[in-house]
Amino acid sequence: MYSIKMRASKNGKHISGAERIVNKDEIEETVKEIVRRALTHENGMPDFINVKIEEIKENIEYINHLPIITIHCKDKEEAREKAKEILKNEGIPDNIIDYAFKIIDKGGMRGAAILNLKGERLEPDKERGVRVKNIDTTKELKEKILKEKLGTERTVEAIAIASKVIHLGVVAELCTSDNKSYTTGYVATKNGYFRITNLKKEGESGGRVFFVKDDVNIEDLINKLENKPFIIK
Ligand code: PML
Repeated sequence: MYSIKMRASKNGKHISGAERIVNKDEIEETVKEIVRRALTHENGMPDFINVKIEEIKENIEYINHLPIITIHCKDKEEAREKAKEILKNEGIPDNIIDYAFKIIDKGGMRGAAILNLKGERLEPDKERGVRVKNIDTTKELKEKILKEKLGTERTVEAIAIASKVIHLGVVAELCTSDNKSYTTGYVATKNGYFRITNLKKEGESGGRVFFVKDDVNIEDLINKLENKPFIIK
């Protein structure tokens, strides 16, 4: 299998990214699809597109996706209350949840911030964050999500990230989209991928925070988040 990664930027500012794990005979078609995506992204026309194709030599782990539950909220206040409730049920203190919302609302990070339950930020590069890489979903899962209207194209990519991080022992993930117009975000825990509508307002920035236990082996976790290949089924 081969990993294909794309990132697009303008004046050094990140616009979009995508990643797939495919068979050799799917490489060409996939490259075309993700380059098209870079060229048509609502965040703007890139002046730089990087596509990297690599053979995966490590064993790929296949895991089940988290159950997808959509919670409809009438506005941002209600949405954030719901998100807090789910995070609090996982033992995450109020002040740490507020701090996580501040981080995602500020935006501008390409990857995720990692917070322990004391509120310490553990990602080595605070500007960039940690990017979860070497993941994809099966065609069957993608089709199921879209056909059964369990979510959108964005859900397909996000469920891969969320399922991998929770599988690796992250307590919970909080996410809003860096697409200005995409207002549905999510909280992921061992109990599911909770899509929450109106988690931010249109035009606002987004981001990701992973909550981890205080005794986490952070080097090992980051290494696996970035490098261990997973296909989500
Ligand atoms: C959803 O399932 O609709 C929420 C997806 C959030 C995607 C975040 C992103 O843009 O990567």
